Amino acid sequence: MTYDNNNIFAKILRGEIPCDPLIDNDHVLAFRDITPQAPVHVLVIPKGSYISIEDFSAKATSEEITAFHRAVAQIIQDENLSAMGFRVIANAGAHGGQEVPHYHLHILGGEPLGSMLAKT
Ligand code: DGP
Repeated sequence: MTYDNNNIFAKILRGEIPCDPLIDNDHVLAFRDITPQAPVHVLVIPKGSYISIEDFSAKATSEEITAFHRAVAQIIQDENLSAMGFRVIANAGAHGGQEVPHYHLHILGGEPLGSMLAKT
C-alpha cells in the first residue's frame, strides 16, 4: 500500500484544510477530532507520510518516534487525563476501521469510556 497524498490529514498538514493545533512542532501535529466521541478527543499525527502504526513504527526515525510519544504525554497532561484515566486508540486498515490513511492516535477521556470494543 502506498501513501495517499490526498488524505484529509495530509491536506491539514499542507494547510489546505484548517485545524486548531494543540501541538505543532517539527514532527507532530495534535488537534481535536471533528466528531468527538468523548469530552476529550484529541488526534496526534506525525508530520511524516506514514499510513499506519505499523508503517510508522517500522520506518520512522528515532527522533520522530520520540517526538510523537512526547506529544502524546503532553496531551495527556495538558488535558488533565492522568488522574481519572483515558484510552488511546490506533485504528489500522479495513478491519481496524481506519478512515484516514495517515497514522494517528486517538486520545480519549473525560468520562468513563465503557468496554474496550463495540462491534457496531
Ligand atoms: P480513524 O477512523 O481512526 O481513521 O479516525 C479518523 C478521525 O478523523 C475521525 O474520528 C474523524 C477525524 N477527522 C476526519 N476529518 C477531520 C477533519 O477535517 N478535522 C478534524 N479535526 N478531524 C477529522
